[in-house]
Amino acid sequence: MKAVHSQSLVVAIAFAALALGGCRDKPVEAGKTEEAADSGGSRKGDFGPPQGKPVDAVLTAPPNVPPPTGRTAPAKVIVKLDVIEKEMPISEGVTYTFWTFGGTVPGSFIRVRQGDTVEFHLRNLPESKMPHNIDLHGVTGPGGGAASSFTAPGHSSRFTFKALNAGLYVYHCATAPVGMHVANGMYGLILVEPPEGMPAVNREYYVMQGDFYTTGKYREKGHQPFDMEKAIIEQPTYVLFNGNEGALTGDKALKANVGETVRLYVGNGGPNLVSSFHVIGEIFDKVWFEGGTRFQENVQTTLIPAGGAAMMDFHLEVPGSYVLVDHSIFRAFNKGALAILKADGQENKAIYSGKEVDYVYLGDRAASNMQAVATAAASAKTGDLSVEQQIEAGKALFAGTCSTCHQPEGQGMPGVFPPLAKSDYIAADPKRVPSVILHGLVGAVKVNGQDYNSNMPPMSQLTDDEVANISTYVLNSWGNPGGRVTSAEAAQVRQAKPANASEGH
Ligand code: HEC
Ligand SMILES: [Cu+2]
Repeated sequence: MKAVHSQSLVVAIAFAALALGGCRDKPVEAGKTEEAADSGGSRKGDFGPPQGKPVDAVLTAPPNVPPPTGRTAPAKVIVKLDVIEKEMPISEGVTYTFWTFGGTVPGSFIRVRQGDTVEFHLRNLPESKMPHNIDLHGVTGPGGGAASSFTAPGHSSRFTFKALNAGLYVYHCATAPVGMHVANGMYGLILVEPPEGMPAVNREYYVMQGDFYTTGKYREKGHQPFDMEKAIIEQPTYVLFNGNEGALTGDKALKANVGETVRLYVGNGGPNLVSSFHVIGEIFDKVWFEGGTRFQENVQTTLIPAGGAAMMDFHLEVPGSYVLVDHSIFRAFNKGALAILKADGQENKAIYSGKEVDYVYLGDRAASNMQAVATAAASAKTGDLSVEQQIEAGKALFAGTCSTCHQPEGQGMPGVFPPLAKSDYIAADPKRVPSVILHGLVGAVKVNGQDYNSNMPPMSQLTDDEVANISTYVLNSWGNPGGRVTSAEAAQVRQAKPANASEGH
């Protein structure tokens, strides 16, 4: 066994030597082979002083990526990045005070070429309340620029570095408390292209995961402050791509066409979680794992550490919605780590015969937008929430939360899921609806003359608003008796657990 193994190793080395040293006349020894495959890292990354006039870096907001530098010689590149503290949506009807590089989460994408000299200007807007700085993982030098870039509100600072290593690098704020600055969205990506550039593809996108900690529950409406306790115990309220639950869904989904090759530059800002990055329905043809020089092929899920990145290419054969997720899957469906890439083009039934991915994977994100939910929340706040607004919001939520089992028109499935349409069970006591949602239902029930003896899991993760709106929608649909459930009523029902409540399995 051992002999066979070492023999095959010799063959492998000889083959590698042949492949790498094909143009040499002498065969390469094992040690030399290693060296030939070594890009040289920083030792071979200095291509001399910058040539030509300084160039201004093209910075892009996510999900856009600047065009290739197209340069063949080292340049002096000027990067001007502003730190902006601002309130933005983190979910539908939920706002958060983000701290940003360039006004977006993640921050502006920076693209330079290996050997470039980067003159970095960091400006902290006068409106800021905090000092900030920047640590770029692509910088060779203590602190990655952090010490040289400490910038008080209304000030600006400047430092210069030579980008010696090619790769995809995270940058982030490193001002104390570092975790808090990162948790508030202070990270982004800088691509240091290898000298020959990245292989050409049809489309490039910029996606970055981050975990967020709010004092309120997931999707609890209104303005939500940062929760330091949750951050320390690493229990995020949200795990998001590009800083907002709706950043890359509905109208804002990433777009591509069948026949194209798409490249994603994916970073993970953390501060705490590691991402098991996966695209449902695709296989990465190539992954430059850890954002480095080598690629792996035919990958299903790639691990992206906090403070790390990866690049991946895939070719699109069939149209439809591809779902980007963190495959630590509760994060995708219950904390927001879900984005969509919509591919248009001709069906190819020889490759895939099935139907478009639906609410099974998209959940309530299948609704083109959740605006109705936000509108209802806003009205609830001002005290003039109408039944119509509740119905509209409930409809969007029902599609993702209930229709999997009870079917889109509430018709149910014979013998398995009872109907909600014209349900005599509901008509007998409309207040059963919020109770069944919050506590589930087990054991024998008779609905419209049919016996069911199954188990509906409780959905207590829904907020009181969501329960109220779904209930109101069900009560006013498909021949049910009408009526209304308020958020306060839902809160009351949450406290009272009925005898036939489900334990969830
Ligand atoms: C995982 C499948 C599943 C999901 C999702 C689900 N239910 Fe149910 N539901 C059931 C089952 C099964 C029963 C019957 C339980 C039994 O036999 O005791 C049921 C019973 C009910 C009933 C009482 C019987 C009737 O038909 O009137 C109501 C009301 C109800 N569900 C509402 C909802 C609402 C609203 C949602 C979304 C928030 C929802 N359900 C989500 C499986 C589900
Ligand atoms: Cu900061």
